[in-house]
Amino acid sequence: MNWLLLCVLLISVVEILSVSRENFKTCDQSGFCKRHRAMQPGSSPYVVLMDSIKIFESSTVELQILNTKNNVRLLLQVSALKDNTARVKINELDPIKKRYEIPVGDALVGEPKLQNMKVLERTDGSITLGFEDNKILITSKPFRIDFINNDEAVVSINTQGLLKFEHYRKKETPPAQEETADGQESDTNNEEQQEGGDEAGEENKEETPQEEEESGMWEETFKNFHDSKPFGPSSVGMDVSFPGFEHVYGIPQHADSFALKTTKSTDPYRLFNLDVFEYELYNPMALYGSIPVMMAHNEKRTVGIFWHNAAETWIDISSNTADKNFLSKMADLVNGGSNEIPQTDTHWMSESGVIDIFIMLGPSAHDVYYQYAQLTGTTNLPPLFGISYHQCRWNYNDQEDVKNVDANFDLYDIPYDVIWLDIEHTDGKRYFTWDGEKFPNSEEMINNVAAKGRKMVTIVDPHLKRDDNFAVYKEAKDLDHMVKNKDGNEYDGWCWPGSSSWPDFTNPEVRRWWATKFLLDNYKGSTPALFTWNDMNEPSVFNGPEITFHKDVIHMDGFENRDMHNLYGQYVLQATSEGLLLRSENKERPFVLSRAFFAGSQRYGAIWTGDNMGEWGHLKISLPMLLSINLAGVTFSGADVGGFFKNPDAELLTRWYQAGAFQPFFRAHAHIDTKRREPYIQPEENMKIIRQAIIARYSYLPLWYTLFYEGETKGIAPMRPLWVEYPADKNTFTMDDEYLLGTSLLVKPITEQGQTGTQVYFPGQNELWYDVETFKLYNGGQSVYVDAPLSKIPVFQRGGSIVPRKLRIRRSSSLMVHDPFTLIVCLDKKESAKGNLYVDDYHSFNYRRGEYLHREFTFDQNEFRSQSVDVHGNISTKEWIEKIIVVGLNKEPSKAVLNVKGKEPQILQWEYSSYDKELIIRKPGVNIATDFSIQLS
Ligand code: NBV
Repeated sequence: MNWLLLCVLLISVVEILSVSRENFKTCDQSGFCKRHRAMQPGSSPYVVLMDSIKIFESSTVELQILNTKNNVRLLLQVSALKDNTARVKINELDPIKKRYEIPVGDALVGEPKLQNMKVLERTDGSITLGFEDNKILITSKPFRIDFINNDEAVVSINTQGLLKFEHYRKKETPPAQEETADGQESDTNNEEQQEGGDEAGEENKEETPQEEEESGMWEETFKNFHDSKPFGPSSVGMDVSFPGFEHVYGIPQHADSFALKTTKSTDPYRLFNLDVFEYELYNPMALYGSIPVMMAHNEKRTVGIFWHNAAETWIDISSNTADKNFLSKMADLVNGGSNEIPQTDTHWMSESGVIDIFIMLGPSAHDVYYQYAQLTGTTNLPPLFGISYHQCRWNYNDQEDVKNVDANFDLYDIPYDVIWLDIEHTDGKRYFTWDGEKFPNSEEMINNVAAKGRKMVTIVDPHLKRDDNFAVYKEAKDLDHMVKNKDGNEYDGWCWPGSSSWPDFTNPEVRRWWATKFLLDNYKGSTPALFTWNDMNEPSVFNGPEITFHKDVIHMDGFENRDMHNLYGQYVLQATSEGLLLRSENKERPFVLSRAFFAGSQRYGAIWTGDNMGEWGHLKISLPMLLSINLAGVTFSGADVGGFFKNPDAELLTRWYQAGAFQPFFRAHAHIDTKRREPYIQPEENMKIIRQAIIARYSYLPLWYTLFYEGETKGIAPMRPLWVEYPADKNTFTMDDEYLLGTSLLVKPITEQGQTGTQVYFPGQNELWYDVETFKLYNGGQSVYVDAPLSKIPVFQRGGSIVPRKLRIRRSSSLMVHDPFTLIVCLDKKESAKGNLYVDDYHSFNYRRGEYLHREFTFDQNEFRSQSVDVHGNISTKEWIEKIIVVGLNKEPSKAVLNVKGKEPQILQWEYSSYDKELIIRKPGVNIATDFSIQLS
């Protein structure tokens, strides 16, 4: 062992273990953020040159924008897109260097589909465009754009005049060297540096007045880190207002409330993928992932915007209502309320790239989810094991340990699907290898686990140990696949293995190469039952600025990390997911968990909220964090159950399992220094309650699976805020601690220590809600205190819904695939209900060839019906219906008759409780693929 290396490694680890706020920039310490934030509203120098208008394909209008301060021209493109969406793009008209644009197919799933648009009116100072029932009003002086629906502006751009577009420029040299004898500018150095110069472009440019140089434009230093900024300032920023909206949501990832706060007295919300050790709660600091998507919602409509830019981004939020001072709030009160129309103003600032905004005009939240999904894609239906329970720890030490944990779950009758191995399983943090002493026969280990239908996951981080004896590194180096430093040499940073380099995942060729590493022949000791976890992919670089890459490192085509930092992690995830696809020849659905993410990551895998803590506050924040991430399309997401750092006590751990059981990705995980905390070593009472929570998760897998299928087809998140389904109910707009699963379950996890009950808000004036365990009835439109002793998870089923469950307890989800369903029919006030169920083989892509069933269940006028809702799907399955429970049925029936086409009607057995108004129809015994009805009389 190299002792020197070990010491340096330890020092680095200790160093990162003590990171704190000071390691991360504030807006004031980030040159471009400071420059943009210092702008004053109302003094925009930008005007639209109305005569420059060009119209393309009846769907895109192009206009030039002139910056009257420096005479630089910009190109504005406004397009109408299918599905009630518009796009506004602003780039330099003649840049001296090509500005970075995210390649189509990376965040955007494809080229957005255009829609016809008409010019409705043209004046000297404005132009009005029309598409669907929207108008787009472009005003010349000062430049602004309003998106109008039914004569009301719903989104407005640059109304505050905060547009700032830092064009690429040549660095001013001292006057003596600046001019040659013939008066021509001579700046050869810079010309060499700034390739892509466009002479034709020069002709279009007016005389450029001298611009004031501000500090940090050409280089910047943060702590001891120097950012060389070879291309100078390049930031872009603009304001987007939401007239009529008091609340905005989204822009994950932040450990903050779901409804975003005004940033008047804080830093702006920051989007910059970072490894933040022991992150703080309720502040706008950046975390591991970034999705520049925001929704605004009021009683009448929902709209959204997607800021398609992957550079470091800051977002200020202000609101005429939230920002009111105490005196004006009092004055409003005295005057019986304010007549002022609420408005939220946001200010987006990115370090590089272009302005490219998608405006999703709703009008409903469901529409916005769909519109965003059309742009960036949906979450692919996960394999069933992916949405089951995962057992992780840093680390399960060796094969024996894995065997014991696996056996103990069986001994204590606790279902689980996947056991995970963290970085210690490798040979010296060389990913794709095994520590030969601890895991001498990894294939046998995986096969043993897989014999019970379970899977394993190993961690594969993107940093490669710089060791020529490590084949993956050597190959990447020889193929010249690595990210380069500013001098063009292989970037060398410090991470778990010590000195490391990072493949340039922004390059499709590198991604293809990485994907091959997952082939069974290449990843020795792996089997098809082994799946993958990508950690540290922000990327985390222990000795880098803000624990990440230097901004001037170089990726494909000479672009800097500054241009697309927030996408790097997604590319790692994409390449890994493609690796698993390659391994199965595109037959099996991949499963990859990633820590970093961006817009579009939903297409490749699941994400989690990183290194949280075993504290009540962290359990509580997992809800708004996941709601925000889900709103931004990444719907397969979860938080470490139990908290990563620290040792949660048994009560906290129990409550966390209960919460996790009703969140999309359900995995327990713990830091290497924490005490063991597997469910079976908890005090008996807690163990039993945890087991119940996990069993509850398994029983609801048919619902989760159906919701994920709907997610893939319609873009709607399984986990959603109440206002998505109850849009006019103002009480729900700032709710952080309660949410819906689909339209049928209302979940209010207990997140406070010692709590034995909680106030639950039941939405919907006319709704009925039933406790899922006792079927106790609650009326909608009120808040009620509900008892929740330790054993209780407050979950309620909506009257009017039918939820499919599987109630037989198995060791893992794959052992449940032939099990029968129990359908829970909760009736509404009209004694009717509706629900659906999606079924396929639960692991392959055959469903895309029509091998699935999508069933609809209805209960109306004393008749239960099951029919197919999708003629394209058909598969034969052994799954059948063993029980139908109808709750809220006021009159006891005297007969229940099963009708199946082509068969004799059959009288069924049932039980009825007039006290609970509950009817249990036993053993209809019909295959789930069969159309049938049950008539009660
Ligand atoms: O690989 C070790 C951990 C992992 O367990 C955790 O889930 C990641 O978020 N990893 C971070 C690196 C060490 C963090 C202190």
